[in-house]
Amino acid sequence: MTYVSGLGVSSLLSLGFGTNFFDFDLDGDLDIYVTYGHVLDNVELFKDNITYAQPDQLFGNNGQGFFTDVSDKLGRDFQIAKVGRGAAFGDYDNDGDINVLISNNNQTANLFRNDSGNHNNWLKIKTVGTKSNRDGIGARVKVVSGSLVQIEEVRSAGSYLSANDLRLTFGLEKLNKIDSVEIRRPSGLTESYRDLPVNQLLILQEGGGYQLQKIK
Ligand SMILES: [Ca+2]
Ligand SMILES: [Ca+2]
Ligand SMILES: [Ca+2]
Repeated sequence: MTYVSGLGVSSLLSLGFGTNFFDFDLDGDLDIYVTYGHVLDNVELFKDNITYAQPDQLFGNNGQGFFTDVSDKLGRDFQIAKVGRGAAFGDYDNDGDINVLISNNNQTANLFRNDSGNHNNWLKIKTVGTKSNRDGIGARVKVVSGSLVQIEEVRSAGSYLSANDLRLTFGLEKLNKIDSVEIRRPSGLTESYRDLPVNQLLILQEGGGYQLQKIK
């Protein structure tokens, strides 16, 4: 599906490490980030078109599973070629959209502040387990807002040598109300809540209801 989905040609000469599906612009579909860097530090000696340091790529999803390389719209610093390895994803500035931290081989790290989603609405969910594990890892969450239905799972593992924000982020574009949130815990307990506001952190405690928190 790599070529059919638009990812093939533009990533052919790069060597990917840290990779993630995440909704960078909070419009309700998952985009793809890949950090690149070759494994051979002398690859340029015997390949004309391949380099050791390579710039990262972000692919935007058109909502139907077709991706376009939008890297050239992300500012000058994003174009700098480095030897990328780990990619960690989390909203360090708590403004809704997900930021990206890249560790590069023998080079300074990159922390990219994301402002792509600032104009869109979102919901963040933090899961707290009581019978299941404390962080809620393994919980499956379904968020419904109008015709937009999204499902995410809480996972501790991220991509290569990295761990992500354990909070789930759901992009909602201009939708301004959540119809329902349903959570299924590893213990088997399923709970659901209706009619929730957007742009807040929803803390779901296993068997203990919910709490809303403004984090912005
Ligand atoms: Ca998106
Ligand atoms: Ca952010
Ligand atoms: Ca932002």
